[in-house]
Amino acid sequence: MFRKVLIANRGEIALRVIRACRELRISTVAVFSEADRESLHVRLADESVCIGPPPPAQSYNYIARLISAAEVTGADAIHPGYGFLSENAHFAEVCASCGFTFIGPRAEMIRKMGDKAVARRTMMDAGLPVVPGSEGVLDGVDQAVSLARSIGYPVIIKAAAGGGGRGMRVARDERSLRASFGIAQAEAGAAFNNQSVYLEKYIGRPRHIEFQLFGDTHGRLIHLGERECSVQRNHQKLIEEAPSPFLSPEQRLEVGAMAVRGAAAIGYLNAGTMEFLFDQDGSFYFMEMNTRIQVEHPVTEEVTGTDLVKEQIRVAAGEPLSLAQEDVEWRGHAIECRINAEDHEHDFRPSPGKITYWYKPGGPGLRIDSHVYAGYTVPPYYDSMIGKLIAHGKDRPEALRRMEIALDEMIVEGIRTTIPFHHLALRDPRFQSGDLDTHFVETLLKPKPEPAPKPAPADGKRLARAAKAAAARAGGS
Ligand code: MV4
Repeated sequence: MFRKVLIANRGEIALRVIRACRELRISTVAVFSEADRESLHVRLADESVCIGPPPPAQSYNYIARLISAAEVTGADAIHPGYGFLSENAHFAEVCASCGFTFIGPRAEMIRKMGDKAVARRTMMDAGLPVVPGSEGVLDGVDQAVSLARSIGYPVIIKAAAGGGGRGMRVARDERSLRASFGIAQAEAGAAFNNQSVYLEKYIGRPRHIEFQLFGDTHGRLIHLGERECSVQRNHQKLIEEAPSPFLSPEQRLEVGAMAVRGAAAIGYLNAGTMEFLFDQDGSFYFMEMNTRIQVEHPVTEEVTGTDLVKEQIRVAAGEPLSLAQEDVEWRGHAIECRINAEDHEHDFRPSPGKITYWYKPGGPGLRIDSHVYAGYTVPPYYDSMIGKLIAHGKDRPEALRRMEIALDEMIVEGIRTTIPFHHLALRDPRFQSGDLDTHFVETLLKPKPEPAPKPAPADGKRLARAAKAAAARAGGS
């Protein structure tokens, strides 16, 4: 087992990794930018190293500085968390060549799944269902048009180097496909330095359901069930739950086995997530694979009783996974609400600043993963997530009720947060019944159409009736 792990990240995930290391009696090194001096991960780690000014390019994404920090502190492994360099194959290679174990999959697996067209092709070859579309990247607009003719419109053009919803364009007919194609290539080139695009049939109002996978170096590869992630906005998830209210136990085993088969095709190691789109009629399709621990991993931990971050560390150190597929059991239901420093009434604009008061809820079945405290200033440079509330219960109604109570109890002053948004979402009848799709947030927040203005009363009788109705409204219930 490792003696010392450097955490190449900040925020709640840095704390999460520190806690896992402490359980395993591994000492920890925090790295921080000048904007994060007061962050809890710096205080809770055994050692800390400042790696540069606030912009990520000069700190958390600066590979040479991270490697230097690992060298001077004598770390033997590096945990990348999520975001930043977590899915950067080059970083994984540099770690290995400098003698540090990268806590994650091998560089070639990150690279393969990072090219979404290659990932699609690989999973198609492994027998997973993929949305009808191109075999690989497209040669030109004419190929796209002839393909679209055979599969039918609407279609979606995606950047091979994109993922997570970045670099996508929908075309509803040939004219818009011809117009979009060049733009999509140019955008992909500008954003990812890679013009390659591929094409798929467009699925309207899908559900986003992802499976947690885990592989070790002893040939064991398992799944830990799914997470429902349809409640998202601009590809940022806001609420996640496990299990999905949409899947039957039989479907869970079927899709889980598929996900394992796909991951086995690339000899997958460590934690990974396979994302599927589910159609309204229950058909499902492989979308992409994320080669990192994800923000929403706690809902899986709560329902399976596992510690995925400890497993990541153990497996990276060459130890076998602590459970086999037949040991995985699902208990109850878990929901996660992301608390972001954002104002949902103004298009979720960021609301950084000083937290003047902070009260954390508690009680049975409640977990809070957060790095903030009263007096902490949320810096404007990074992701706006300040914490995650995770409620677990014997079933979905109990988990939901526990979450509602926690959101009610929680007090954050000084900044705007997504707590009021979560109240709104959880009270929605569609959420309550589990009737979710990727358009949920949009339709939840869309201003209700104004009722048609009432015609002006034309006579005294009508006036009297209106006055009576108004009085009844004012007095009633
Ligand atoms: C799609 C799609 C419809 N049809 N692909 C967005 C994230 C990326 N992983 C895949 N995404 C989508 N791919 C086809 N063929 C719709 C989306 C999509 C979406 C997917 C999951 C969650 C939210 C989404 C929001 C908009 C679009």
